[in-house]
Amino acid sequence: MNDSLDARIESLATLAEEARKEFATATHEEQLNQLKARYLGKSGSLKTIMESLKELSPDQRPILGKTVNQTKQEVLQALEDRRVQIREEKRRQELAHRWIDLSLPGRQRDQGAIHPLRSVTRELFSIFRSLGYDVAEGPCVEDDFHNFSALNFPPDHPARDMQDTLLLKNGALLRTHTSPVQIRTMQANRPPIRIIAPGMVYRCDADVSHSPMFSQIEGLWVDEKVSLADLKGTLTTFARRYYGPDVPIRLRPSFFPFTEPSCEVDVGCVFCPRGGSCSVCHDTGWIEILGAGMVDPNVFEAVGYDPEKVQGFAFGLGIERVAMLKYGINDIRLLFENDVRFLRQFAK
Ligand code: 2NL
Repeated sequence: MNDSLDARIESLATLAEEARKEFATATHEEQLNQLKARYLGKSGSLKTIMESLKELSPDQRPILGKTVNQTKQEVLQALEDRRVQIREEKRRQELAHRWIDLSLPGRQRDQGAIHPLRSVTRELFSIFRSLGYDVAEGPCVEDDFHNFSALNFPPDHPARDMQDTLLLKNGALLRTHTSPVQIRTMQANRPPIRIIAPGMVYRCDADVSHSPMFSQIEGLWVDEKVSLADLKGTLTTFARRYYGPDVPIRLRPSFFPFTEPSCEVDVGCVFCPRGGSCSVCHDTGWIEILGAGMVDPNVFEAVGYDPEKVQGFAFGLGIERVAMLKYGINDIRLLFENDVRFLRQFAK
């Protein structure tokens, strides 16, 4: 019986040795898998020896059982070691054939740019926010009251004409300025009010300096004691912040239905060539940057404010015009065509 145990232990050692040799000759993982089945599978060599356990005496059984398990672990370990070797070899061969050209230029991604109208708008926001203004917005489709009547436009004013205003069905229209936003803000709130209203506005107009759709910012400050001096101080501060601390500024009398008195603000022309004639300011030396004025008492009445108790000033400027002057753009349509060759020039 002892012979029989020794012989079995001996054959286990031989089996492990054989397995190791065969694993070494395998060159593919599939071959390894077949060998695994042959040695360790359900009808593999180890299983056969294990099954002969019952032929041994009870005291010999655990000895052989333990040796079988050890052998199984050894064979399994040898198999997995070889598997790692085969994979490494395969990878080495792949890398030897496939190589990366490090000198190949990378794929270029197009860099987006902030649109010039947006960057001007942001700069204006930042100046007016620092002066205590909130940003207010409202609808583009408006009614006659908010766009005209509340702003003291007389019933026969030419701006109400179809030739100037884009009319929709049922008396609706596309706002021709962002003033209706301020009207709505005044209707919904009590003074003090300090807002800027940015947005697209629409007019029946198209040439190199007019687009049927353009953007505006209007500002409004209403309180119990707001004067023309506040208007002048605010707009002077704005012009100096935007155009530089030394820019000359002048206020010219003007007219708008919704302000009284009204004025236009000019800054000294920064384009005038030395000695030559200037196509931007037409040799006046001044460029108009915005319109403004003290809110007309009729406007306050229309929104339910008492014009004896509150005063205010308002102003409006066209963002395209500011952007064209800032970047030297000579055709307003360039701002709306979205030609990337044009827009790319504003990438920072
Ligand atoms: C211009 C001139 C201006 C206003 C807009 C305004 C709004 C309210 C009441 C009174 Cl709710 N006024 N807005 C005032 C003066 C001028 O715009 O040339 N814009 C491009």
